[in-house]
Amino acid sequence: MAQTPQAKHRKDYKQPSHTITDIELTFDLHDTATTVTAVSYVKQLGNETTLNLDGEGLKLEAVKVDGADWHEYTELDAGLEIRDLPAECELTIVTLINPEANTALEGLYKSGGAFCTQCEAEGFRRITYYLDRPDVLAKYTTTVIADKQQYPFLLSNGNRIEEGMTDNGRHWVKWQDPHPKPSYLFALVAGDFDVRRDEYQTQSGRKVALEIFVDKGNLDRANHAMVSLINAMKWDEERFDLEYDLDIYMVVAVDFFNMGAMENKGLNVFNSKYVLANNQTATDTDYLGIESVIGHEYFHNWTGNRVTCRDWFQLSLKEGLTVFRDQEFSSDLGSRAVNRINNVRIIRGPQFAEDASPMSHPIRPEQVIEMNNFYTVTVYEKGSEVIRMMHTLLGEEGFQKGMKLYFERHDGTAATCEDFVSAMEDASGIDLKQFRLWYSQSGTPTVTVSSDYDAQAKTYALTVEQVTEPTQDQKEKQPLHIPFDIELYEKDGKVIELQCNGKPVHHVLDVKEAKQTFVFENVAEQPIPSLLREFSAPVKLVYDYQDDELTFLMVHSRNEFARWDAGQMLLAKYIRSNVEQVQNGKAVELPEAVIDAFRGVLLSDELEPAFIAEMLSLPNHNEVSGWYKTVDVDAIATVLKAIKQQLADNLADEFGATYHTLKQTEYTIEHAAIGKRALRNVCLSYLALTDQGEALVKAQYDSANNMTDTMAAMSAANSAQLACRASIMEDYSNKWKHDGLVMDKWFILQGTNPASDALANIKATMNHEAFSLKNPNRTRSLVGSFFANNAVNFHAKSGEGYRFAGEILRELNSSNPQVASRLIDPLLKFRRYDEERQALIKKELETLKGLDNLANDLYEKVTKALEG
Ligand code: B3K
Ligand code: ZN
Repeated sequence: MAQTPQAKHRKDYKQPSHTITDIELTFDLHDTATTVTAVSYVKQLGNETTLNLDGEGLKLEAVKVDGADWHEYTELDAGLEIRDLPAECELTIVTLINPEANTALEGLYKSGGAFCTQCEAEGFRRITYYLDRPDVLAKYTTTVIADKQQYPFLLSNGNRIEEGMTDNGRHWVKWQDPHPKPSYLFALVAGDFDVRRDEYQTQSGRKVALEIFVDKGNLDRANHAMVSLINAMKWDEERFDLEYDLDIYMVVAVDFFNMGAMENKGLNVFNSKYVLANNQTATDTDYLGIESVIGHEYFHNWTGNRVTCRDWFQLSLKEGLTVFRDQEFSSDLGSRAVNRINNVRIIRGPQFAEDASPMSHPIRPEQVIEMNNFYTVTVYEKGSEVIRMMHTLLGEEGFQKGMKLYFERHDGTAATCEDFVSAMEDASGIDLKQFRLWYSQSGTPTVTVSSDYDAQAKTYALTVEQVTEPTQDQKEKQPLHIPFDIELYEKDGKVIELQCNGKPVHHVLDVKEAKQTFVFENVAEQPIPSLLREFSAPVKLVYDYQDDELTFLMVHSRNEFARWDAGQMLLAKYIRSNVEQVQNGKAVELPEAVIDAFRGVLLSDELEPAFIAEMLSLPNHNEVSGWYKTVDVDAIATVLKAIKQQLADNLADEFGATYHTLKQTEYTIEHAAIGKRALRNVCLSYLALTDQGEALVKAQYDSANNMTDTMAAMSAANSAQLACRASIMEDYSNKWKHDGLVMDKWFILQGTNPASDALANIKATMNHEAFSLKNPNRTRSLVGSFFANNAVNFHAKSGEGYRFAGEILRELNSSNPQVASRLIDPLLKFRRYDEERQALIKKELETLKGLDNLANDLYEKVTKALEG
């Protein structure tokens, strides 16, 4: 590579030398040569008269100051230096860009037949030279010019204020956004779409036009997104007292998109995966995903857009908070317990894994080479857990007071994480001094608890110790302020009131020291503790539970999450002990009592089906791998498979009965209906392992009237490697080969195929007419799922999985580095495998490192991994 990329550090933040108060943009759109004219009103802020603008891959056509040609400038590697500027001036810059050649999908590019943009984090600099940083907030006026027939819809942020025709059948539309915003929130879309329209009246009476733009012919798949948007707008008024602030809200679904969606002011651009759904094409999980992402982007209008980030190190200010808000939205609308379970699975799986990887970083990173590498589960999901802990400490009322103060202080500005915590602290009077460490300390704390009951004194002591192991980015760790939610039970299930020093105490303990003992009084008998209820902090809990305590909590805990967690701890115990058994050449064993506990859950008529489905779902290979310093890929796979088989064999009758009872004739997406399908399909996944499997799976595939049941059958056939797998897969492909988005489900099954010849099939599947390595969704589905979720085949001792990964990553490094950088993660943890595998993976990383066009995205990860 030409120059070694340099990291930027949080501590080096400096105010900009200039600001831009207003910008008028004109786009003359052509596939390979689009002219961008940017007229900015520039103001000098200090003494510096030189303005350094960011820019990448631009052809500069003209520079003018106050209307006259300006020659005092130099084009740099990644920018433009303009010298001797007056303190205030009108700066005109004309650049030429090639949207069609833009395969990185950052800046202005073509997705299918449409033009669209993606500017976060630093994509605006691929459109024009600009102060491309989030603390420069300007008012945008944007004129878009394009061929009218090919691009009847010309969209940008804000309100449409004028339109007209030019020559040669071209037309133009002018948009004005009254809210000052940073460049990363700019958006432009031009194309031909079908539009789903609706209207929303805000609590103060503002009428908002809602428009969802989808590819022609997809109108019957836009309804759920619209319903979700209206629900989100209403929810944010009710729960957060926040309402929308423009007269129009647009969502555009595009097929080529690097991530889920983007919250551009008034004009969200979405990966079509998070918009398009009907019962024939989308699963229940897809429906819930749409609700959550539509909500997330909408909630950003306040937490992200109205108050934005001062610099990119503060990303969690908007992302952690907005994830917290979208999780609350989904929990208020659906099942709180199921949502919590799924969010906790993400923390315990991918987030803990990231902490243990060479890419470990705090939720507010200290140094960054490529910002796009920091849109991580740590910044997002752990960031949300940190907000959730503040919510736990302050309570809903205190938290909402904090939110009000935060908006009072920072609306219309670019703020920091510190600003947010201060607002929470000032509004509630609760001391968050030590709590702030969650922003700067990386890694997963382990909380080890021991208990001691004194029958004579009737006291119960819980000793809590916290340790955070060093991480690659940070060796020294300090004790954190951990809200530790507990409950104590008597044997008959009665809850024991917590008392210390003669007074009742709250069930959320403030753990602040490395080692701390809490003594509870008036405890009449040896209690059973329920610890870290609701997963009140993102930590690993260690407590030496006996099996009967866990089976007790599975039934008696008053909190559904705690019941599920007890079941998971019980499973974890036997997964661990069986991994050892297998390593010693012994068979996998599951005690009768454990099987009985799960039988009890399955037959319970007091638990919701959706919740039972979660109780019966084993942790996946990745989550279990995270428990070990050195991962025994094959032993873990063997154990997970055998435990599932034993549960299937022992509970076959109960699974069968539940499966048949839960049959529904009509498809609805009511939460209760979703829950029943979830449980029924979990039953099917077990039944697939019994001798009824072939018949049941085939029958469900043939008779399904919705995609959830179709996919459940196909997925069961895939995991259990049933004989009907091939014919089902062929049938599906024949039916859907014209529709990439629907084919993604099929590509994922090919990617996660447990068969030993999976890789050969994946390579062949890359020639499938619906597949293209240019499309991020296709790539992630087929190739990404193989890297991340097919442990046994990806880590095959032959090294063929790693070699394949190397080839793909080298290709994507040139075409789309952001996608490459997401896919590489499983390789970064190479030190966690045996020496042979380590050497094989390392070789691929070294080859990547040697590329002369290695993108910053991969450079940052590869070098960290090799250094580690
Ligand atoms: N803010 C965008 C993510 C941008 C990612 C840039 N690589 C979506 C979201 O979090 O809502
Ligand atoms: Zn977001």
